[in-house]
Amino acid sequence: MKILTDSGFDNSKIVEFGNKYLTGNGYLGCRGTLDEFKKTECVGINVAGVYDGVAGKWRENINAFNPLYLALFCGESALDARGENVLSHEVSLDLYSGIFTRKTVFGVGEAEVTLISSRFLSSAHRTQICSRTCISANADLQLLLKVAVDPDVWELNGPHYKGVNCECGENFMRVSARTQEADIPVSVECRYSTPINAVSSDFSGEINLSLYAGETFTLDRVANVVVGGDSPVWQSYDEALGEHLAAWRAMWDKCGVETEGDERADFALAYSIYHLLILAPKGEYSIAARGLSGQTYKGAVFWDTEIFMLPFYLATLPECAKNLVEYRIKTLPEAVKKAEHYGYGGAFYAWESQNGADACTDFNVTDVFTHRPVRTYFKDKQVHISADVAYAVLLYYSRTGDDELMLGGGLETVLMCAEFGRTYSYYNHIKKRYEILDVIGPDEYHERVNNNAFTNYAFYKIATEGVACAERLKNKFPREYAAIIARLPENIVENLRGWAEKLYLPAPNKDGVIEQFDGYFSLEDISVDGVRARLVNPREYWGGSGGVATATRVIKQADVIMIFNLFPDLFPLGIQRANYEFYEKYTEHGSSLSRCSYALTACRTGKSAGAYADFLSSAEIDLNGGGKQWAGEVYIGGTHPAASGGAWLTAVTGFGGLSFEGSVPKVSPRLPENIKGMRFKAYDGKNYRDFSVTQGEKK
Ligand code: IFM
Repeated sequence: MKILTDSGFDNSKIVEFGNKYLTGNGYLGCRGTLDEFKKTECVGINVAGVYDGVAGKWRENINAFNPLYLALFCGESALDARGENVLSHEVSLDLYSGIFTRKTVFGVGEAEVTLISSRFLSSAHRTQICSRTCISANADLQLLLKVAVDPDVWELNGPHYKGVNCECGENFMRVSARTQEADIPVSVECRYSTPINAVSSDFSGEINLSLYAGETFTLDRVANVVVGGDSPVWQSYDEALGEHLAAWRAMWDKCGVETEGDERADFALAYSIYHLLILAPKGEYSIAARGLSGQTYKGAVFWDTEIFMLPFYLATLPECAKNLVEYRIKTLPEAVKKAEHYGYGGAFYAWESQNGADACTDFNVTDVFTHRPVRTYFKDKQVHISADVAYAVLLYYSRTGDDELMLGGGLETVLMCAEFGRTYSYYNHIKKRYEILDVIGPDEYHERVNNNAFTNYAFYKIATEGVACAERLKNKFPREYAAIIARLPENIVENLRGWAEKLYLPAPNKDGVIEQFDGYFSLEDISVDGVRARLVNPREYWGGSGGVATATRVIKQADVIMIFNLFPDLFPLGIQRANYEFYEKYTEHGSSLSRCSYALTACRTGKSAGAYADFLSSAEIDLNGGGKQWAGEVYIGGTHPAASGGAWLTAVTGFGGLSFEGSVPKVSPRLPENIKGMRFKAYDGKNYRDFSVTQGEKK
């Protein structure tokens, strides 16, 4: 049993707990807020992959109407967790079943009223949200319960609905509307186990409750959030619970990692896995950078998914990994259009993908001093996204050998991503090499740099591996291969082969350090704290044209280090260590992707203490309300699934030392001191294999 709990109510933690106690089923997310909360408390029923834009504002994923609203009254007094009549309050989240429960005891005169409310988002039926509320008292009392499908939705860039319509019957309430932009129908219906009296003035339903001392009143609510062509599934609460629990058991059976000797690490890892499970996609859509915790980052999909989350799903829930890869294959046409728009060939994937369209704006940050938008170049210049996508397709293929996926768009995706890199690069006639100029690497504080090492190596690897993969498929499936190649730019494979041979790959210097980009070593040598001390406003943006870090060596997140994490065999461990030691001290870890990236390199290079500390800070980020909340004036809070994925990667591939040669697994454990042993399963492309490692030995 693994249960997260917090006792007592703290008003200042409402937003943090919304993230910490998030529940989800891969399609819907429900923030960890309380029954009586409304949009002012950031209640959110977040829907994956459905976007809406309102003129002049950012397009973002939608929040649906909240079917879980419930408020309790005794006479004039509201029995509300924020009130003064609270005797005790506790929230809990069962990590093994995804069930959130709140228990609040209220004092009403001499009497005590206990409200226990549990909920889950069905893992068996993606539209379903279920809740059971139990109310009891130690004296006879007359109570009033107000329930609603709350039509007043929390939105960052709304309003996203038009024609909101509320209907109510004796046992149900339904709110329906259409999204503003794409005119998608959204309807949320909740059915109640006890008849309600509709009150039209505030769209709520009332239940008058004569509660006798010692008795428990139970209200079950089963709701469906129906978007577009979704079909609702109506069941009793108990039936729904049974199917939900079976689905969670099946997931944990494949995904669980047991560690021995360190309860804190064990719990934090389970919590990270929990977050990945509530995001496991139930269709060909992908996972947003803030998961299903809200509309931050516009609900868009970044490289976070391919690089930090995909490995987890590939090793545990391969059908979800396939969904993620297919999402990118499906959105290839948008990436081709984006490349064309900028005058390049191949496929340039969206930096912030909303079903393939790039949600990243030209002005993604607002200056805290002038309140003016700042021109950022993430969308135009973070070209490594295409290499990341190709890397993910190749990784999926090497593990699963899924020829069908490769012939059905996978190969095309890889080659077109590489082709984009090729056409984006310049041939330097003096140095007789191709260079990739004017880019942003993973470290976003240094924009528009030349020859970012990560970008160059990543394109080199996906081009060479893409070409090798094309050759294999040509031999195995000559007819299908010929049809694919006929659709692609002429001589694409030959061109890529020649290009990769001449692509500039920055070599380590005499100290073994690879320069992050041309001229990086000449930047001001100052510590992270030194740069932080120069901040005038704590929310100031560190990068861009005038940021405090821009002219310095201080970087936002792991950059060169990512070369080793993706391609661990490219450089000897001595070089990896030298780069870790050099760059770690300049890294602000301003992105939640950073700590786990360092942890991974730390594991390989024997820096056990650093690996363990960075593992914990990744795994606990949403337990501790960590992560940056602001980029300039833009709110970026929410959950951090890439850090959860990175924590799993660190535990299983770092500490456990699991690696694959194609689909052949091996383990070379590097357990930190206080983790005595670890057991996990991993999918090798055909079967699940059991692994068990202990300090100093492998099995
Ligand atoms: O993808 C990341 C990026 O690397 C740093 N800024 C936040 C993005 C979303 O997590």
